[in-house]
Amino acid sequence: MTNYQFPEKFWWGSAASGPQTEGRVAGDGKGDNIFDYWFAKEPEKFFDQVGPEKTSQVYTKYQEDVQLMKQTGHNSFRTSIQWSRLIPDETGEINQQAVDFYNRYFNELLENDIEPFVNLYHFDMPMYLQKKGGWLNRETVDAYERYAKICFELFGSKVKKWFTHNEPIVPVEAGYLYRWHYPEESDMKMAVQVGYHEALSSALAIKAYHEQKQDGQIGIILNLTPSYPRDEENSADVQAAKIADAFFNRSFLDPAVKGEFPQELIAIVKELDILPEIKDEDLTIIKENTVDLLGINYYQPRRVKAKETEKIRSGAPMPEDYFDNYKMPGRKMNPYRGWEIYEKGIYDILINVRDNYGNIDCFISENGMGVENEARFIQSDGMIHDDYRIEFVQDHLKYVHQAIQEGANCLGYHMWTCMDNWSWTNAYKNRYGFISVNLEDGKRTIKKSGHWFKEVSQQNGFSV
Ligand code: BGP
Repeated sequence: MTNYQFPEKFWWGSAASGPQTEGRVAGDGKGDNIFDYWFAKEPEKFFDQVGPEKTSQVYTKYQEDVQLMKQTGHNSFRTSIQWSRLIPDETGEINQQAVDFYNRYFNELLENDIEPFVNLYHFDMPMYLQKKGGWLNRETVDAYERYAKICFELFGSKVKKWFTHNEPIVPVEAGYLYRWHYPEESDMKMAVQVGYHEALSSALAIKAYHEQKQDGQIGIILNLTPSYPRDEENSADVQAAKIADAFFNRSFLDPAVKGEFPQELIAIVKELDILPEIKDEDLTIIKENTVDLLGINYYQPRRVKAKETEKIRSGAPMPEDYFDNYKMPGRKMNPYRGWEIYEKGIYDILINVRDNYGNIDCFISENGMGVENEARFIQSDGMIHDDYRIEFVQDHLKYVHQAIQEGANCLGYHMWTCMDNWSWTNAYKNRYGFISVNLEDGKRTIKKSGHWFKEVSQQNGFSV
């Protein structure tokens, strides 16, 4: 038997987001964001036509949910403030009901010894800003800076861990390259501008937080997908993996932690003549306002090979002009989500952060496994026996443990997610939670993994 013991005060918990959990209640004063708008317009784009208003209704059930968090061993929990709830329309006025809700929610967590980690932006652009271009428009950066300042002023006395963005590459990829999310564009020039504005907005929020002399930490949450070349010995494959890494990881990791964009990416953007619009002081702001803390979301690796066909430049440029994705034979898959499961990736990321990013304070801010039709695993005790999830978490935690042993500065592990929640266009297709949610009546039931996680948290580790 090996004992995997974690450092004292390790953060055990889970992550969720406002738009995926809160739901909407008539008269709550929330404005539309891009998902509310898109669902109303094209519900057929969402699995089973389930929209964002039908989420797990944390807005009204948060007290019950905080008790469930306790019962599943949480000492910390991340959610996000919905910008479109706090500042619902273009007048910029603050919705007092939103202020009251977030105060009640955060207080409830604190009273139950669960530290709230709060993120400001989780893909949920308010519609009044999207109508003017969203992240394409510099005005959105200004509006976000104001929103961030308001959040720190309102909730800074109780929230001591802040995050400027969750996975800022996703709005770039999903909204402006691959058409997975609204506004379903595919245009690299737009993608570059969107990403640039997000990175700048993050630095501006960090600047504001520090200027307010708040006494917590502020960071960013990035989904890091380590890029592995098909063949380590093949220099063209290695080079292709390096470019993919620059596009999808270092594009945000470098400015967030080092205050500068990767040279490889700058060279490509210059060559394509799609540099974003930059104001004089911007790069100094990015340089001087880096994160205190890094959240790492890890789900899957990226496997890459050198391009097998010549770059075709007749079409619009895409990241895939520089590499081909590689399907490694024999890879282990989560068939429901279509993502490869590669546990060692989490270790490789932590070691990379240790060696190349100053071993900054970091934690695993998301990791998890979405599975379809979990009802088939209900046993006579009425509980979902999700042994596969326990195995998944355990196998990843072993590598987190190893990285910590080797000096990585990883302070916690948050699972995606606490209770089954709404997964964007996949809606409730795949379930991720420690706690199941019955969509008919909202009933919550702790899964086997939730009980297991409580023991891990209590023992600050596990033995296998
Ligand atoms: C991350 C997001 C989450 C969550 C999770 C699971 O990328 O931060 O919001 O949704 O992935 O992915 P999905 O919901 O697409 O299955």
